[in-house]
Amino acid sequence: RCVSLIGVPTDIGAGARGASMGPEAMRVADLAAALRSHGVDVVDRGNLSGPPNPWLPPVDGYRHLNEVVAWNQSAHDAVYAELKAGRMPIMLGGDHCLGIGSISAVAKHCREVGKKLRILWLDAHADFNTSTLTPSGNIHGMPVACLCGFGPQELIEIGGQVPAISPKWVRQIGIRSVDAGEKRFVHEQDLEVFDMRYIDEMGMRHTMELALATLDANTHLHISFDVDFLDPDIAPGVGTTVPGGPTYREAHLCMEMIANTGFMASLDVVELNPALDVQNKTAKVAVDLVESLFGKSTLMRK
Ligand code: DIR
Ligand code: MN
Ligand code: MN
Ligand code: MN
Repeated sequence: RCVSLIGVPTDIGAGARGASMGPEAMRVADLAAALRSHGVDVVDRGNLSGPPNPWLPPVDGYRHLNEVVAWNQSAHDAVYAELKAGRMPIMLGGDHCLGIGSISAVAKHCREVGKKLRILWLDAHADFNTSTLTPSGNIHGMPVACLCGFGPQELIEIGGQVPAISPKWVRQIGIRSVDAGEKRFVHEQDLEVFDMRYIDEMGMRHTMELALATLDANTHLHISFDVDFLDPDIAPGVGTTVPGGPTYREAHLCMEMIANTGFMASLDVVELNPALDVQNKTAKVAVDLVESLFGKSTLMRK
């Protein structure tokens, strides 16, 4: 397995500064060495560059739209280049607005090679806001909507086809904070959401069995891992903590079950904010979890 790390050091779509330091925090937590210890061929492509964060209020429901477009165009191009070269991109964010660039590149690649796409969105939030629904104007609350074709033209067309994806391809897991208008839109578009209530009642194992059902050898499985998916007890280093997330073991089981499918073909790790962390503990947990995604297990299993 050949992996390329792509750092995208920006907090342009977020409501707190500091996710721009996420890529370096993952490197300091030794992500590359951890992956190599599992036999993965890792190349670190370094960081992309883009406009600075001007930290301005929203205009017409969007904060920093032009800068968000620029960063996502770069992320798209970098992720697409890796897929084209037959390597697995791991995008190190950066805030979750970058999922627009990353996943629109994945979707374009899937169209070209004739693969089905399944996206697991691991997050405390549904990220399904639009300019009229958003309470904040922060575009990191909008990537799923943009990918489904609901958003500003410059953002939704980055991958060359609008919409880039269908809501039917998405499974959201760990959700526990959805804004009022966003909630109506999630139901209207029939997004498949395994929220924390569902995980509490049914357990992570059953949840993942459903989220991973009907995959086959022709499926490209993309994981978009917003670190605020995790309970803030284990992952305080994120801009928007929400209590009541998956525990350390639940999160590992989630990742281990993804690894067991053998279909993961691209990954985003986003919203890690070392400015809000304690001794880089959240990056270390994120690296542990990525190891599980790449098949780390305590014992060999039948
Ligand atoms: C909130 C925060 N729903 C918003 N969202 C996210 O501003 O749209 N936080 N994604 O990580
Ligand atoms: Mn998110
Ligand atoms: Mn989130
Ligand atoms: Mn929210």
